Amino acid sequence: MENVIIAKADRKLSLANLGFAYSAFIIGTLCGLLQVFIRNDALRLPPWLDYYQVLTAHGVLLALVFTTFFIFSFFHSGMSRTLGSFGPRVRLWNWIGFWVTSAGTILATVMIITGQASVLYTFYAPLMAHGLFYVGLALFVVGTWIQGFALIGHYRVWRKANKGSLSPLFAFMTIATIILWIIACLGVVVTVLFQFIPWAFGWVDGINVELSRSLFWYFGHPLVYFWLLPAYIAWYVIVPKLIGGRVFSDSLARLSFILFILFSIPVGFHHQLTEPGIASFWKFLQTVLTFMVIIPSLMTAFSMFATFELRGRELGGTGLFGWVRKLPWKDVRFTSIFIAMAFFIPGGAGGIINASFQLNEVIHNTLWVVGHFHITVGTPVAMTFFGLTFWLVPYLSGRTFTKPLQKLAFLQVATWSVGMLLMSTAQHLLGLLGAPRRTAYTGYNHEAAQGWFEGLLSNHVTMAIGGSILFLSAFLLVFIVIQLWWFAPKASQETAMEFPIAYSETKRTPKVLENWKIWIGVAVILIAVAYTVPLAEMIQHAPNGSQGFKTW
Ligand code: HAS
Repeated sequence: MENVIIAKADRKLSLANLGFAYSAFIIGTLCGLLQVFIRNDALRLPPWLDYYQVLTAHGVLLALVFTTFFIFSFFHSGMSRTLGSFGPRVRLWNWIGFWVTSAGTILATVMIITGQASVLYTFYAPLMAHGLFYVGLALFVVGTWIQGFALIGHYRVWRKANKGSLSPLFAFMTIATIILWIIACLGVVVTVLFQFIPWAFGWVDGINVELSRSLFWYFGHPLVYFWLLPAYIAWYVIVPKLIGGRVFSDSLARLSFILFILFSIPVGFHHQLTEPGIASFWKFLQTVLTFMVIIPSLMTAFSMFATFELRGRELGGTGLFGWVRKLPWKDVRFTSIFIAMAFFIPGGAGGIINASFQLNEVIHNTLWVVGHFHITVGTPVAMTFFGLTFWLVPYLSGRTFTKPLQKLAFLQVATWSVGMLLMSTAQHLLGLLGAPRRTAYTGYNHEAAQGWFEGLLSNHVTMAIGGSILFLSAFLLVFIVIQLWWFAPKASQETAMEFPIAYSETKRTPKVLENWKIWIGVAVILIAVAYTVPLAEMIQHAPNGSQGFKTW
């Protein structure tokens, strides 16, 4: 299949997002390194810098900024590759959205660095940051909406020109993710605009804490699928091409994304199972819906195994597992993503434990949750993005992924895997042994912390070793990105990197899967059923609003 190089103007847009993503990545991982040293009392911060300021920067820059800018870089290049170059208006609005998102990011980051927003990435009230921090968050979301609607516009142009045809799988999945993101962000936009900003600027005296947290988690859980679904797009559409295979089932792939639109939003209370202000029935209902949102991930796991086995057998694999050996393990673009998938087995299993009402009592607000999200967003998502980076940057920069850089990439994948395994395992076990997620003191040599350490794996030293290896791996990755961007040899027509898109048979795919009105309608009904009464009760029986607290 001929290699489709997207328009230079679209490549620039995609590279701009990628550059912002990796700038946030390296600052965020540096903060992570500081954190492990502080936890081990190996580093004392200067008086103007405190632990939770560093942790807020770590969480915001990695979990929100790195992911979002990378995702839009991937969306822009993939939508241009599969639906054709952007028209001038779509490109203009994408750039406007990029600059609004960037402005919001810079504003929020300045507030964090100047010590006016040490409220962590979940910015729970009644901790109160400077009002400009919340303005920055609002701009960040609005900028992503502008880019999202611009991509929807591009998609609508394609559908008008291809009446009656199902859109390419990459485009379908991108639009599904954007729809999920737009609906999910409504929660955080409402609480930031109508609660946090007036409160932080002193226009109102208090804030309804329970309502603000519930609106945050209305957004907070689907946020994880905004991170995960672009990784799933890579798993469904890119990986089969990398192994020389094809999409196992177009219908299954599209249905799994529809199920995420339906079930990933009315589940936020599973982050609030220990909170007194929500009646048990609504927690139970949203826990049941949480178990529904697990289904599309299990479908994805099945689809991946089927894709690998079919291809491995085509290549001559025999016996129960002979097909495994036939997969292209020497291609780091594949191996990095396969390892990412493997991490999602314990990551997802941990999610199921978290969602179990009784077990959540054991793990909530402990270091277990920190371990959980390092092997969900920190590895399956992040390592999939790294695997995409290895070909996306040379594809966009017109350079080659040389053998020496491929070897370095394998070293980066191996170090990230080892570092994350050590750190996340220690965090899970420390959490089970009672280590809280947030503590007033930050050094683990505090006598209260001694009770949590047991054996080799569940202690802060293992966590620190893992975190240090991760930082070295991050540094290596940024070095590889720089090389691929500016210094690797220019590619010729023959050696140009391709944007891998697997063939997906749509002949038997039901067209109703692309009838967005139906699925958005069902999603709205589920959200209304799950949230209307409990949120109305939080407003009706609202206690006096809380004043703001600055604990730093
Ligand atoms: Fe989670 C807390 C429940 C998935 C991220 N989660 C968090 C927080 C974050 C986060 C950031 O119910 C902390 C928020 C905070 O700051 O407080 N989570 C779940 C459930 C799932 C889940 C049920 N989480 C994720 C993903 C994340 C993420 C994905 C980021 C990307 N999570 C919770 C709950 C809490 C929580 C509670 C609150 C805890 C508390 O009390 O605070 C599900 O979506 C998981 C389904 C996934 C699976 C795994 C399928 C496996 C696949 C790979 C197969 C491998 C293959 C290849 C094919 C069931 C798809 C390799 C094969 C080999 C053989 C090697």
